[in-house]
Amino acid sequence: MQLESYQIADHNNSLQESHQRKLAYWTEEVANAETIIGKLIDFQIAIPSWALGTGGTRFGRFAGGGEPRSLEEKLGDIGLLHALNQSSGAISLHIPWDIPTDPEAIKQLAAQYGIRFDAMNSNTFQDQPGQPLSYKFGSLQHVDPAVRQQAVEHNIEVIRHGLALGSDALTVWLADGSCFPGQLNFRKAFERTLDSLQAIYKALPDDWKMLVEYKAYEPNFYSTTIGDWGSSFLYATKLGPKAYTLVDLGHHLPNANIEQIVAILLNEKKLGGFHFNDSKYGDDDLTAGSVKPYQLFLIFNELVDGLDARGLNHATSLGWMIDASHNVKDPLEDLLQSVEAIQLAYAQALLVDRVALEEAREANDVVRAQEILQEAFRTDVRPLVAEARLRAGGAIQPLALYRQLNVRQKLIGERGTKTIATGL
Ligand SMILES: [Mn+2]
Repeated sequence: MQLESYQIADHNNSLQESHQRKLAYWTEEVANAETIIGKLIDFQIAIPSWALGTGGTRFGRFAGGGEPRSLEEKLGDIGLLHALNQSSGAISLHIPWDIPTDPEAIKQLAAQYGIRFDAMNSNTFQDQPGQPLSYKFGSLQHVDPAVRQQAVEHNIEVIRHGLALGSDALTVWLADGSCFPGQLNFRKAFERTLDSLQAIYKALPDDWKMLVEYKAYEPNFYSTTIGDWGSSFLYATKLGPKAYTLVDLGHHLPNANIEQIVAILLNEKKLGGFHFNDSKYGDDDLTAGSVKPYQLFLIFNELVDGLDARGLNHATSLGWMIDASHNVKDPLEDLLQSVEAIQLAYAQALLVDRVALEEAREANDVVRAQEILQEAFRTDVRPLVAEARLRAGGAIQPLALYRQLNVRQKLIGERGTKTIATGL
């Protein structure tokens, strides 16, 4: 299904009066409101192709119906999101789940929805039908050079698919590691992984980035070969200037200070991209901002500070992507919530009085420094985010309109109740 522009216009008209009332405070009281709105309009968050179907846990999966059955339908779903919020104008594809059979046609379809192709994701964490060698004991780290070669070739194939679509980044996330003490020679696993990554890096086009994602544990539960930002930073540094670290918010040990990690990586010019989600315990892949919105704000505070310090463009310098999985929610509703939470945290970070914050720090005024951050975090920036959407042609309240139009029911009508999207 496709949204008609009159549907969005009707919705916006019905909310216009109350929206303008809430916005008035900003236009009258806040000096940089226009700048913030402009930055929000530019800021796009890529949607992963695997987040459009219902996510499962290792205990089961409860499909919600109307899931996209093909890459074309996945693009259609992101087209719906983008029409509603005008902030989801990119898709991150996963190979082999989403191999485009006709790249030109797929590119054209994406362009119709205003969607570009963000980072491509390879998959050597599961075996595919017909695959000669198994990744049971790792891929790029495997003791058998033939398995490593197979995994390297897969990554190069992913680059080729990305080139055909106009992508310019490859994200490598490895499940490689070990489940039991003694299983793995850590040093050799690290070196073998580096060799394999170097082979992939050699095939990377000059204007591409390689994003090395780390994860503390799972599916391997004793060690992960790229287990933390330090390991990823080491690989990215050894590989060269096109390699960067990718931070997935759920891939840390509990209570890790992610904002500090982000600040250092950005300063070292090695932060390449983000996977947003939220968690209470582990890699829960919950809706961004649903559990720890203050952490999300603190991360954005460092991002804005670090990007500005280096004179970088907020919207284009890093890869911004959601990486979440939805077991009990309608995936599209969940994605609307995640995008909104990310925009709110970003807008709040833009509000921080950085001059005053630095003065407080220089004066060791701990209380004042905390007050400055919390002042921004406790400000209701929803009217600003809504105004950015409105000006970009989106809906003032995307989720409300999604429900009002019965989008999910219509998708079920088109696609059926038993459809299952490719993915985990
Ligand atoms: Mn991720």
